[in-house]
Amino acid sequence: TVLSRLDAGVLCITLNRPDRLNAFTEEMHIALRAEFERARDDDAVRAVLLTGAGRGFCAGQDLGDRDPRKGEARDLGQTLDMFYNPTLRLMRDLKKPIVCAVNGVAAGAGANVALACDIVLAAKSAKFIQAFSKIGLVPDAGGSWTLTRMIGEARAKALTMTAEPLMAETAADWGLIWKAVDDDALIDEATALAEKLAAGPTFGLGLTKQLIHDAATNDFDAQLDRERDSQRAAGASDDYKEGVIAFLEKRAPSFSGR
Ligand code: LHQ
Repeated sequence: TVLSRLDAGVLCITLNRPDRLNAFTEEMHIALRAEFERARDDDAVRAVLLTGAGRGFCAGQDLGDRDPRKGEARDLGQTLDMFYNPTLRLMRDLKKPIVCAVNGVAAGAGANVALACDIVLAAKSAKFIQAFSKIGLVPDAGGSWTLTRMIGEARAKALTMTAEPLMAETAADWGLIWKAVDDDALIDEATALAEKLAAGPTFGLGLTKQLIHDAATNDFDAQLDRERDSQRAAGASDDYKEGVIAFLEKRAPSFSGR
């Protein structure tokens, strides 16, 4: 249900249930979580690329085994605690960049898993659908937080309450994602970006990610202190040393991520 491959420092994770638009099953949740644990624990992984197999990115929770007529009502809070939230926290806390290539429709929790990645590229034909309200649910997988931070309350409320699809180019215009790219170019462009990041000063990139997260809750004064502490750590890294020497020697740097 989830494929992965480590190549050039990039752990490429592919959601792989194309006949169901990669909707999440329990098996898939467990597999995806294991991939992000690997990304956290394996020093050979310096960046992650997340994408979907087939014509969709992810249609959210698989509703096939949730038929209330079959007595399959469940505590959805427990589903979130057991399956979604640990993975979302791993992604957010991962000290390595996560690139997402949204290759097709991203609906419900599938949309919000994409938006939880650090740099999101989407095929121009892809759409984001906050599908939850169609079935009486509320946004989850971090969406109520992410959408509000990224596009503001007005757009977040309209998207979540209407479940209207948002095309990739509009998502990019609104600042919800980094870029909408031609369908044919998506995977190459996303892979090139992930490989570039993986070959970069990943220790500093991890600190940068954390700084930007912290800015959401800090005031300016507290954030200046956080920048000082992070810059102190970055300034003590091998990558900083290499970056400066390479600059002075007018050559390309060779970063180790340490
Ligand atoms: C699916 C699904 C799907 C099963 C397409 N399940 N089969 C969290 C906690 C716990 C529980 C509940 O939920 C959550 C969070 C959530 O994610 S709630 C939101 C769940 N997702 C949705 O409501 C989206 C449902 N899907 C759709 O609205 C459409 O499929 C979209 C708009 C994504 C794509 O539409 P189309 O491009 O027209 O494709 P399609 O509808 O024909 O789908 C292709 C196949 O995939 C189809 O099966 P079939 O046997 O007819 O080929 C769908 O039934 C199946 N599929 N999503 N979530």
